[in-house]
Amino acid sequence: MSQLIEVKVPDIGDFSEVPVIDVCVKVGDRIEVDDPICTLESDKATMDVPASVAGVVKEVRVKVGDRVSEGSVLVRVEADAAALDEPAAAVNAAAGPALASAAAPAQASMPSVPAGAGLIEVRVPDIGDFSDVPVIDVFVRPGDRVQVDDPLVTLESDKATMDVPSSAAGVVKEVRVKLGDRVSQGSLIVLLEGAPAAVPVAPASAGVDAGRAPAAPAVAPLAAAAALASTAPAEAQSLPPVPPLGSKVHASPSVRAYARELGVDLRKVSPSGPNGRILKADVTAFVKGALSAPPAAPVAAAPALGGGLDLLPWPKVDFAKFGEIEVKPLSRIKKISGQNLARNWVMIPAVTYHEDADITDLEAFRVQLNKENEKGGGAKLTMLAFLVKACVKALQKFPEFNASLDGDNLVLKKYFNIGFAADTPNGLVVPVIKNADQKSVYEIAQESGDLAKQAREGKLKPADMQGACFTISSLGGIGGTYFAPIVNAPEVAILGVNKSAMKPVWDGKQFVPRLILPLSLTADHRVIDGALATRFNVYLAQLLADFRRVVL
Ligand code: CAO
Repeated sequence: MSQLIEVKVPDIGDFSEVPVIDVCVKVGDRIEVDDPICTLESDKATMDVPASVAGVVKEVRVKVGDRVSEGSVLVRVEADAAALDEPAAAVNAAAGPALASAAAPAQASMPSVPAGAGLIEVRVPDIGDFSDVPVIDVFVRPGDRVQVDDPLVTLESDKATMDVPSSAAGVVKEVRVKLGDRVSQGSLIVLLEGAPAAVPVAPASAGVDAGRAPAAPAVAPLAAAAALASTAPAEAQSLPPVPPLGSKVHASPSVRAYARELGVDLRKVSPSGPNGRILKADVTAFVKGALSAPPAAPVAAAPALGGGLDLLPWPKVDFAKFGEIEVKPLSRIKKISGQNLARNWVMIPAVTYHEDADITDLEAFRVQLNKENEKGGGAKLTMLAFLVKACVKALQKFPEFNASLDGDNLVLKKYFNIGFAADTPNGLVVPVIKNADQKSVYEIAQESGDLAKQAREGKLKPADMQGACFTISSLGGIGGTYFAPIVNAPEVAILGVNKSAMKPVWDGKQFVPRLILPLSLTADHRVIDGALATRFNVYLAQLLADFRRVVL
């Protein structure tokens, strides 16, 4: 059963007759909920209109240059029953497009405010129905000079991604938000020093103004921020000089999100859109160029996007020639995690080191504690919780494992946030237990259980999946002996764990049955040599063999 659904321009605040500057779909395209349909640009804001339903585009009702207002039909989509069953689609279909995309007219209702002593406060403008929206990108730091409309931060709710542009020109004196903070309309973002620039108000008829920064909703690649996704883009490690942070880059939120997924620094991309605007095709061309470029001279840190791998094109095979097939689109999480995994696989010279830990006594202890707890109704202790605690102790002893590469520097972290891979119906995600060093095994068991449940229900927030220093990938509940997990950049190591099994172990006189846990530690060889990795593994195995050592 299928159903034709019209995707319309949502509530876009005070704007009407807004020019369409990009149409992102064509008839026959398969779209998912939140895929951008088109980009609109008024004299105050650029906004992507996302799809409120998944399906196949049957008709495109707009073209570049058309002017649209709230309620204008953009496309007609044949939504299949499965798409309508998806929770997001169901919500959007029921609530109408306005819910799928709240417009954020920049500066329309939140101009800059002088804050005394020549300081100007720039606050979050009207962002529609959204509040408590996480900050996922901060583009400026103290000392940066910004112009009117330069993007300051990106906010990402579960329905939309929007850039907040500066409503004044000046020098950034203070940045009042950081990654993961939650903001609402009116929240203070930065304090600027400088005369408030007059906010130019061009009549709508003035048409497209390239000097406007995006400030509206777009696609929400939220769920996937998740899966082994890097919180620091690959650009952090790139070498060529780039314009300073805060330089003006004209791109719609969806193009920014696309660039973030690929780890592309938009400041390096040549724009081909009207008035210097970067289009999605420009980002794709940049990636293709980077991949087909001749290998660069050896460098200290790998440049973004694989350093010009001269790879053969992906084989195109008509599989239907050989038998019946079914084409199934990858889930959003899989698409994004796939890109991250591919980058990490290609860019990190990783080696996996195996070790066996004798957990006979630890498992007996865990079982005993769980029996005692059954009466008291306390949280069930999992092997994962003990592993987290033991890993923290090992990270404290070997700080190079609790680090990230930043060019020629190693950033050593003094906090201990442990990510763990969680298998969900939509793909792999990595929730993070923050400050695990300050938590008991009980607390870690409770928290990892809660996070794993939220992961399976698709309810994790971006902040739940950010800030990990080290990741554990436990397949112990499933089986296996050993495997080679992929390092979750910008971390430098990941621990894989399989199912423990009773094995005969020689004690010097005889073979005795011991419960053995297989460990597989993958480490970035640029940071961690084999000797260090093996010392880490041996120490971790000692901790697990005699857990009393964790408190020493
Ligand atoms: N050895 C033997 N048994 C184990 C074990 C191990 N290493 N780890 C867990 N188990 C047992 C548990 O004790 C539990 O048994 P009971 O039900 O009898 O108590 C059972 O296996 C199921 O455990 P679980 O895996 O559901 O729970 P967990 O807390 O150990 O793990 C989580 C939680 C989120 C890590 C897990 O559910 C998961 O998603 N794992 C998959 C991760 C993954 O896909 N990694 C691959 C990433 S690609 O690199």
